[in-house]
Amino acid sequence: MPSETQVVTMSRFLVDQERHFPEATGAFTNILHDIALAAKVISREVRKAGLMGILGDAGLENVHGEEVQKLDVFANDVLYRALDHTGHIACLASEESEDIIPIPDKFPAGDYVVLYDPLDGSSNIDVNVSIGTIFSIHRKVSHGERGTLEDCLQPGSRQLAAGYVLYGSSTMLVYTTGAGVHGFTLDPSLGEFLLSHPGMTMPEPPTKTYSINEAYYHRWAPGQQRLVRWLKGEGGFGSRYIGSLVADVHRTLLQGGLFMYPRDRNKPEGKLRLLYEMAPLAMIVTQAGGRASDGRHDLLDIEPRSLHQRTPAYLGSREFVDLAERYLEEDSEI
Ligand code: AHM
Ligand code: MG
Repeated sequence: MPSETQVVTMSRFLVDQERHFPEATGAFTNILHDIALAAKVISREVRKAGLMGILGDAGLENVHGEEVQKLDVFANDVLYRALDHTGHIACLASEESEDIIPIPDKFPAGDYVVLYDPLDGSSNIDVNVSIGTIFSIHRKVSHGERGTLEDCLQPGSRQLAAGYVLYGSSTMLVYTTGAGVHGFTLDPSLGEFLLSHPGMTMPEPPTKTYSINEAYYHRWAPGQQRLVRWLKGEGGFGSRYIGSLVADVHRTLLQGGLFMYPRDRNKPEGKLRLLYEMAPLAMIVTQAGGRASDGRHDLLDIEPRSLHQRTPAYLGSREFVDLAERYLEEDSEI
């Protein structure tokens, strides 16, 4: 680990990490570099969005029938362009695109698959609340030259790496390759991500905070309702909910607690997407010593059936996720 006075850029850190794997080709490190570059470009636009008058709807709907805002379109494009031509990628998948995104024939294809939510929490853009990018990297498992749907539908436990970028009061990139969780803060004057949070682990004992949109209380099943009543009553928990996934999970990672987005009567599968959101965030939280569950099973073990599959989500300090599962045992179905 660097001493307090050492400045370590993300590029330097990635190269140092790669040295631990003599068989590494550098492809994987390059992908993380490319994602970091895309994050800087997106961050730059997010920072000046209010000034440039580019807020507002682009007049399009995404595959979920939701309004797509200009920054979502921009971020989606930036990530695609950062990754499509490098020769490292078999195929891509984005929360903003219905199907997998093939690599154009004019470019060589590679061995890795990247899935991403280019700009999560877009409804928060207009009110200047933190938003984020989430990414997940798998190795290609199909045998053809180019990636297929099969390569994208892998359980979270098979991710090679996962990360997020938080465009908050500062821009941070947090990632794991399965060897701890490391956080970098963008120095805007240098245009570099600097290692600010090496070896992130969730605090023990965790802060007793729960995070959920409680407005849906009356749509929840009885076990879910009892859980929240216990947390804020006997459990003595406080409550924090930003309503922007990356920001809520980042706080939970740093302080501990329990983030929940349950199923309810109107959303029988919950809201959050397994592949673009919960699997990568679950890998990070698990690597940091926490847990992520769909309320019954470890989220990382879920075998995806479709690209845009949703999942109920319980994520945070291990003991709190275990507690949630015990309460939810009484809820068979809603
Ligand atoms: P989005 O896909 O429209 O950006 O919505 C995703 C966001 C998450 O960031 C957040 O966790 C969740 O929606 C909040 O949902 P709700 O408003 O139902 O609490
Ligand atoms: Mg999203």
